[in-house]
Amino acid sequence: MTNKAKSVLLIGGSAVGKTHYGGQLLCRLQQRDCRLRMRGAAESLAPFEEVLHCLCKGITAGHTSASYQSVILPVELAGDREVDLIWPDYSGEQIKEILEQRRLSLSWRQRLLESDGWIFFIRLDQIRSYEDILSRPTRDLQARSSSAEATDFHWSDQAKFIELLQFFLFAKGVGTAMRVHLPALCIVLSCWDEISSVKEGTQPHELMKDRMPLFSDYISSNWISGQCCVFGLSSLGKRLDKEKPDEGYLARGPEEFGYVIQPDGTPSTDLTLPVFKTIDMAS
Ligand SMILES: Nc1nc2c(ncn2[C@@H]2O[C@H](COP(=O)(O)OP(=O)(O)OP(=O)(O)O)[C@@H](O)[C@H]2O)c(=O)[nH]1
Ligand SMILES: [Mg+2]
Repeated sequence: MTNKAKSVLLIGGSAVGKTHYGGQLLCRLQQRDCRLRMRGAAESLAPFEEVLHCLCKGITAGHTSASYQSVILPVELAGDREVDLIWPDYSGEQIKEILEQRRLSLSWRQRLLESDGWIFFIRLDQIRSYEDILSRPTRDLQARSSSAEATDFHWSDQAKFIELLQFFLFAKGVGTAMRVHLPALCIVLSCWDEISSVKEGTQPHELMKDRMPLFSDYISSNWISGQCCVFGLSSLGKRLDKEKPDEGYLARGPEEFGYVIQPDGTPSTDLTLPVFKTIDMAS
């Protein structure tokens, strides 16, 4: 039996659902029928107190302003493995700053060095993509390339995500001449209930390939296939209001809501699965 501290690095920009997932994850860890379970009490749940409080009232919590906080969660994995999971929460603005300034603080560098598993949150309903040769005739693109619009250039989100991963791998000293084994990578397509036109049974990696082909190709050509996976996640199960309490949440409690879509496309109410899978791949 091992009792090793596992630092899972949660990567995600603003409003991708990090804090609400953290809150729901804590609730689920108390339940017996999840793959990951608490085996003792956490010393402090301070970073998640507000979100837990709001969810019990059936409303959404606000944006995180704190710079970086983490909780140590003593958990056990199905089987006999025991792990101290270090689970963070922070303002997603930090990721934007890292990309814009191309600079890592010492503490971020330390986190990258210590982590063996990365969970990367992407919210597909907020992705910015650009027209290309497949989505728009070249005639139109040529006409626009000579216009003023061409000077107003922004990187697509896909390019930014690739840049971020390359930057993080470099800081961790991991090359890509060989496919990456560690850190294990779990991509989480968050707020799944908000993504338009998704057929039942869709495998999350297919959806990612369809909506983010460049990023998807980057992952599949740089990671060993067994060391990366894609989950869909709806931590809340539905959109919550800031003020008007949700009747279902009040009557049944937040633990009755939320689901994941597993890599093979099957849904599950066990919200601990993406973390379980990440720890498993990283072990
Ligand atoms: N529909 C839906 N909305 C969600 C879900 N998860 C989170 N949200 C909403 O998305 C918004 C952002 O969620 P947060 O958890 O605060 O996002 P964050 O990544 O912590 O954002 P920052 O604190 O700004 O970095 C909130 O309004 C949540 O109510 C979900 O599963 N479904
Ligand atoms: Mg937050």
